[in-house]
Formats: sequence, C-alpha cells, structure tokens
Amino acid sequence: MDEKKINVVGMHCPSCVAAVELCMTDLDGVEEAKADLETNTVSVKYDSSKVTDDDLAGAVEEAGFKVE
Ligand code: 9UX
Repeated sequence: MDEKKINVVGMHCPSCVAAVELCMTDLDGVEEAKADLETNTVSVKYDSSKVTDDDLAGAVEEAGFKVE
C-alpha cells in the first residue's frame, strides 16, 4: 500500500473536508483518505497499481478543488 499527501486548495469547511475524502475513497484502489483543514492536505492510502497520481489529482479537481 502506498501513501501520499496532497496539497489541496479551496477547503474551507468540514463539508469540503468530507467531499475531498469521499472523492478519494470513491476511487477503486483507495483504502483511506484523511483531509485536514488546518494544513490543507489530504493523506491518501492507496494501491498504486490501481490508482495513479493523476487519478488522485483528477478526482480532487473534479470535486471542485485545486491540487497544488
Ligand atoms: Mo463548506 Mo466547501 O460551506 O466548498 S462545502 S466551504
């Protein structure tokens, strides 16, 4: 299992946090996603044979946030 921290721009409330986490865990191959409002990051545990970095970034952008 791989682990990665992504910087996410545009999270302003707990619903944003939930939305970011959900868009990650919706991907097949993502085991866990924990977003943090203080640090503007999401920590993702995933299987890199199933999910690419582009997939992760794309899901965040599709949810309406920006990846930095
Ligand atoms: Mo909260 Mo986030 O009211 O786009 S859901 S700011």
